[in-house]
Amino acid sequence: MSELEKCMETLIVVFHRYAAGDGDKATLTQKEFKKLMETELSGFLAAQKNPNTVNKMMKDLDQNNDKKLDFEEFVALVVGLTIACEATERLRDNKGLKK
Ligand SMILES: [Ca+2]
Repeated sequence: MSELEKCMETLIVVFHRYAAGDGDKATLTQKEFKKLMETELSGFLAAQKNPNTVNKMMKDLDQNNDKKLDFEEFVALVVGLTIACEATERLRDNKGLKK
């Protein structure tokens, strides 16, 4: 598999791992989403000042308002964060600063 293909597979595997907590691996409940964020994106969470961040993100991502996140809704988060990371990296590079 190529790097990008591995990346795509990892996204699916991680999503299903956390979504399967309640036996339904097609969607993340609020509790499952919290666990995923605390485990997989702990650095991002630690940088947030608002203790309510996970709840707010869940609300923002839940496009169909069923109080669960399906894969499509979850991937929007990953895409959003990846875009932010890329922009930060580019900014850093433009300033000629080392990582
Ligand atoms: Ca939903």
